[in-house]
Amino acid sequence: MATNPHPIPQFPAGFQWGVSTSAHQIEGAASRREPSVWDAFTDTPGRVKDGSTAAVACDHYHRYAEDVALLRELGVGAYRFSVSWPRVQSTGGLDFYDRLVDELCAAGVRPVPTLFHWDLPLSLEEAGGWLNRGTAERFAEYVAVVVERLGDRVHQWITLNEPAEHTLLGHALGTHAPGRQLMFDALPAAHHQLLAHGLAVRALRAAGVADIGIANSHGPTWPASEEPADLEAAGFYDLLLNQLFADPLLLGRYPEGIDALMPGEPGDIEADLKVISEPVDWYGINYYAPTRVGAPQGSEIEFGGVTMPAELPFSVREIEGRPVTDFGWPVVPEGLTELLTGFAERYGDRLPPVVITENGCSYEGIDDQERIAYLDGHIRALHRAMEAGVDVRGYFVWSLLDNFEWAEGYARRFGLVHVDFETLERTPKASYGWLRDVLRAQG
Ligand code: GBH
Repeated sequence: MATNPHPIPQFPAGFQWGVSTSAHQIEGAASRREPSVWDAFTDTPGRVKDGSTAAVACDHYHRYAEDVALLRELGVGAYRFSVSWPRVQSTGGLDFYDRLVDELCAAGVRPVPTLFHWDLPLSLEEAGGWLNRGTAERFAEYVAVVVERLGDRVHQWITLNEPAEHTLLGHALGTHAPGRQLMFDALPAAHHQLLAHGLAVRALRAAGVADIGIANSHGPTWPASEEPADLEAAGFYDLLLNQLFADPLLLGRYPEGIDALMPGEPGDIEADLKVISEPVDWYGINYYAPTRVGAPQGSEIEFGGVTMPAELPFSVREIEGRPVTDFGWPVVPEGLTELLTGFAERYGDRLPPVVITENGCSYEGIDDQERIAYLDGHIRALHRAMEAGVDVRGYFVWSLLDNFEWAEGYARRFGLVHVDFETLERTPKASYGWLRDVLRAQG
């Protein structure tokens, strides 16, 4: 896969360029916070492929100044990180984010915190976690505490990261923490996360915040064939990954057939949807790849690091004829154009400006030409969607650093900066220098 020799087209002035990370994946300093569901999960043998934990990770908690210097050198305008709820619960936990935000502001990098990126405090999990409606209320209380402390310097906020993946992997299939295997009984966890999002929007508004978004995981669903059984299965997958998480926010309703699976009486759901559809200022999308989906094949399948049980009403298939990343995910830049134009079509003027809150790939090595080709292709695909009329305001690369890649442990490297997990030494990769040059050319 060769990188396009032509320069990347010019993006509008004010377009937000950034990189993303999350607390549990980089911070370490596990003894300086309450335990989270991910600590319990990684302590259970067999859950994380290389048996590793995030107790130290990139040790960003102690090395944040070095990492902010890397951001400044890279020339990004914004940094998306996440606030660890279990850290905020422990004495002095907010002091860390206070220091980080100060450091970012001094470096001229805009802080864009995500308030929940999968690391639920274990104490809340023990009270039912996201299956318990009360967790949504606890979340809004925590959000109020965080914005009270950081709101004088932080103006742009993200409520949740990928409730879709947290529901699917964490609660339906159990390959991520908290490791529940509830299949379709996991849907209340989706509802309560969405409710938590809406309540958080209200808490942030009450604190005077005017720049709020969410980071939802989306991708086009490609049917395996035009056969009715494949089309039906693909339609259902699309509903679960895309519509289930975008419709309630943007249209104030669940897709048909799903509302019946949600907790509570229909009247309660209606009232919750009013909260969930509180207007956001922009809609964040994490994009990695499209998914090929067909009718169920009656057997378990391994896909993209996940085992899909046989009883699902669909099966995920391979996308052929494409380069794949180390993770096995296909590289399909035009899927991003297709996703964005499809969103603009489906949601029309209900769709606020869009920000790509994550896009990236896992490859080994410091001379990471494949990552350059991936990013180059996706940035051009994004520009094409904008030319087609989609209002996109920002693009964040996942990720600044190689980090703890959840159930894969340290085996997958998504960073622009290489991390040696023995010495914790940071080494900028070729893609880091490439992105710095792209950003300079953008002005
Ligand atoms: C994100 O999740 C997370 O927010 C982040 O924490 C994580 O580190 C990062 O991505 C990298 O994994 O059909 O085989 O092409 C991404 C969730 C689930 C997106 C699988 C891509 C497609 C796999 N992903 N999906 S495949």
